[in-house]
Amino acid sequence: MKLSVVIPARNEEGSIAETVATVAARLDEEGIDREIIVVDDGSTDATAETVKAIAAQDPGVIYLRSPFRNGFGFAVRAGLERFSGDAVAVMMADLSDDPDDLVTYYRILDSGVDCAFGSRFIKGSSVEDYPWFKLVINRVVNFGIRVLFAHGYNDTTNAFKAYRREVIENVQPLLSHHFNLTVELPLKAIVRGHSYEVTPIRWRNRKAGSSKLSLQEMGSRYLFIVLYVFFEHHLSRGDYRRPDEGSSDDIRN
Ligand SMILES: Nc1nc2c(ncn2[C@@H]2O[C@H](COP(=O)(O)OP(=O)(O)O)[C@@H](O)[C@H]2O)c(=O)[nH]1
Ligand SMILES: [Mg+2]
Repeated sequence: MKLSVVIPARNEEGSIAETVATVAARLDEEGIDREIIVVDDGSTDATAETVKAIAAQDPGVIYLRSPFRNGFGFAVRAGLERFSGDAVAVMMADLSDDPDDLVTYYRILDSGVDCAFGSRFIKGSSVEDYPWFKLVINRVVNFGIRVLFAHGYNDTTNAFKAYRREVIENVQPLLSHHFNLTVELPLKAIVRGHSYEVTPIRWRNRKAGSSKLSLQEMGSRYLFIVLYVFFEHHLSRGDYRRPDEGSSDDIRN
């Protein structure tokens, strides 16, 4: 099974080289067939040159300039349209996510589960240096999502997750332009009938560069996509569920 890793990166010159190097080294060590796609859109620092230089040395690393408008969601979607693996992981460029956890994700997917979801808030996980205000908002939002969907998973909002290729096909069309894509993917995967396994992961705050997530700009967009998936789940009579599950499309008249 080949794994693609999609890394959106905007102005990450301080960490992108190390991110790509550590991910590549860890996957190669495990003998995992891999491709790393760094998706840039409008970086004004040395991110593009840095990644192009790495890609010139390593055919398993791809520099992708997003063909869409700028934004986190569009950048990830550009990577999801381009990847060639049997599975894909979305990972951050700021060294917050741990390559060891990527290997764990790979093993989960390889065992036949559709999605591998990490949690930073269960036994065995670790979180370093999370800004306290963001952490409070994070816990409240994840609690709300958990109440709405009753899925028992407490870290829906974290982008670092992995999916088998069929899942990415079944969650189309994707609607989110921004960071709200991080909840659209797992929630749609779940309500459309895909299996998932939750595993503890490590997360640490970035040491270089600056955070691009503005809670103020994202609040209503998160609410929009959460409610969208919630209503799809409860009102669409299973029309969007994975095809082999026997949806109402099978009914002929
Ligand atoms: N291509 C691209 N990547 C982005 C954009 N916004 C954020 N990112 C990347 O998405 C990841 C998460 O962003 P980050 O600022 O660390 O968010 P935070 O950890 O929630 O504060 C990082 O790898 C960023 O470089 C964007 O507009 N375009
Ligand atoms: Mg970050």
